Amino acid sequence: LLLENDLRIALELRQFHLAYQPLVDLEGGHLVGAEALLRWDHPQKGSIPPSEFIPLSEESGFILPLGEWVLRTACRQTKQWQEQGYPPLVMSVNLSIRQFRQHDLCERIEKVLEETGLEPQWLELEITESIMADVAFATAMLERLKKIGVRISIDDFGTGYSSLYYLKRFPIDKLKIDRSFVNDILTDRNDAAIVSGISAMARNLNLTVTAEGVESEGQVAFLREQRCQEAQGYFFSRPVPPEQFVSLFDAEK
Ligand code: G
Ligand code: G
Ligand code: MN
Ligand code: NA
Repeated sequence: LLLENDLRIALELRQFHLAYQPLVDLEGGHLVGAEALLRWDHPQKGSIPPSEFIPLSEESGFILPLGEWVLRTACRQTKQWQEQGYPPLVMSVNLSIRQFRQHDLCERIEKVLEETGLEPQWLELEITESIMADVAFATAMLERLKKIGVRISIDDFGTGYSSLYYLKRFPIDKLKIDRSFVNDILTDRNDAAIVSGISAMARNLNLTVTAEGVESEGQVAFLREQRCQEAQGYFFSRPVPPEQFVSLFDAEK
């Protein structure tokens, strides 16, 4: 049984790490971004997946300090790669709804950017459709975030609140098509239609679109045909520790 106190101790003992998964531009085939994903290496229990500790973190409110640690660590890493001379990439960080609802979220983000020296255009916040439940609050918060200069993406697009209303109302930059739609694009005509439809819609709305969960060459070819801009998934790389991520930069040279 996991308790909130275990999470606090884990953070103090530096048992959390970030893994980074590349986002690839499908036309040119080059690295354009990374998604930061939390990992917990427990000395006795081994690796504990986010599905086991993110829900508890959200219920207990621990996601606030934990999420801020993720943000700071990811921004610092991005800046460090820039300083090492690697081509700049956009770092995506998952933002829980609890974080999104903090009234001082913008101040916290600005502080992290200032501390780490990362320019805002290199930070992308991944939010889910669940934030749309409160349209007035979400609109105001997204506009404040855009003023800072960070990017906003909708994660797991298509699985949530699913109102197209916000696509034209909200200042968002990117849709990330949930991997449940991408899995069977080669065999399921409905999934293929959904993915090509979202890609076309995103293009016409001037939004970037990323297909998640891309695992095969065939899926890549299909997505290219649909002029889907970006992809992410095991085909390119699993989420990896930073030491391993730099070899993806090096492979490009
Ligand atoms: O990396 P993995 O596929 O195991 O992630 C499982 C889930 O945990 C995903 O839905 C992902 O968005 C979530 N997750 C991973 N890292 C973070 C994080 O830093 N913050 C939040 N809020 N969720 C995360
Ligand atoms: O909900 P979110 O999109 O943040 O979740 C990202 C999760 O998806 C990560 O936990 C990551 O490990 C997982 N993931 C990334 N690429 C693939 C893939 O190609 N296949 C599968 N099954 N999962 C993936
Ligand atoms: Mn995500
Ligand atoms: Na997703």
